[in-house]
Amino acid sequence: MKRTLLAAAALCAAAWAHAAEPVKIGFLVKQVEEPWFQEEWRYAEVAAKEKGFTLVKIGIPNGEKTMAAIDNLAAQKAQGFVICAPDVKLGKAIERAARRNNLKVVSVDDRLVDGSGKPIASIPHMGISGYQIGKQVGEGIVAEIKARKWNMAEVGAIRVAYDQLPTGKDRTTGAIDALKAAGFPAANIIDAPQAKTDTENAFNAANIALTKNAKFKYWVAVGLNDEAVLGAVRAAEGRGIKADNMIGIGIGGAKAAESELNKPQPTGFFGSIMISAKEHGYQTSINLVNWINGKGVPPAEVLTKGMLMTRANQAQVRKAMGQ
Ligand code: FCA
Repeated sequence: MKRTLLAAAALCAAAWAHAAEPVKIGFLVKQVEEPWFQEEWRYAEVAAKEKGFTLVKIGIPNGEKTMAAIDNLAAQKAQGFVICAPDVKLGKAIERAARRNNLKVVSVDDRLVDGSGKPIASIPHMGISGYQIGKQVGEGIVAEIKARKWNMAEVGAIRVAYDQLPTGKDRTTGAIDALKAAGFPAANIIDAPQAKTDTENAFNAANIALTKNAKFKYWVAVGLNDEAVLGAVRAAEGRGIKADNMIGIGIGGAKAAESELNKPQPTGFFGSIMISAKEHGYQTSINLVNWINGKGVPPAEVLTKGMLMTRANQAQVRKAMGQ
């Protein structure tokens, strides 16, 4: 009798301890050096403090580090993770590793795909509405071309391209479609494929495009993020093409764009479509924690919006985006 009671008490204590165990989640990002991801982490920390869960931030620059990070989270008794993977084709491997370790997984920014390139529907996702935001880039450039009264025949457009990432392709396709819809000559559009989505690789890609097309008087540049467009702007500057002859509009609006738009003298970086690091960092974490706590599976796919931010309207845009 006594033994049964003791055993029951022990069981109860174990159950209680389990229920009281604080939730721990990982937030895994592909490029820790990029301000956008630092912002996502910052907002995830805000959520952790507010809701009382533990956040483990891990950089995952490649597939090997990604798999190690997932095992590491399991060893730390985390219950799930948010991920922006270094390669979306790791999707199935990530899903398997999560299942094996009994971890819930949601993706952010870059949607994970299976072997045939199809999005993995069972992994809830929050990303940006890439094509739409790309169109805002193109429309912003067209408005500025018109304001400057440039003749489109004399303008070259650099598309800094990273087409192996679906959201990257969607974004730059949206931008180019908007240029074409406004009558921009298709022959003046030059693809500049970058090897990695950072400023250095965009710089190298844009440099080649500029060298091969010296005939244009003016230039515009689009890319999947601020770093891509900054690379093109720096490459143009290296050839004497400055603010008066260049219109680059990025995507992101985090520190990189902010410091560029606040330089005393304008540069060719005309603006950025600001997107919501807050929603991507804060809300994905909370959705995951709620899921862990049995409060419902996160929405299958949420696509967030952006706003054009320039030197002229920075304060209003930040306020409107709640950042
Ligand atoms: C992708 C890009 C990042 C950022 C994010 C929202 O992951 O590589 O720069 O734009 O989407």
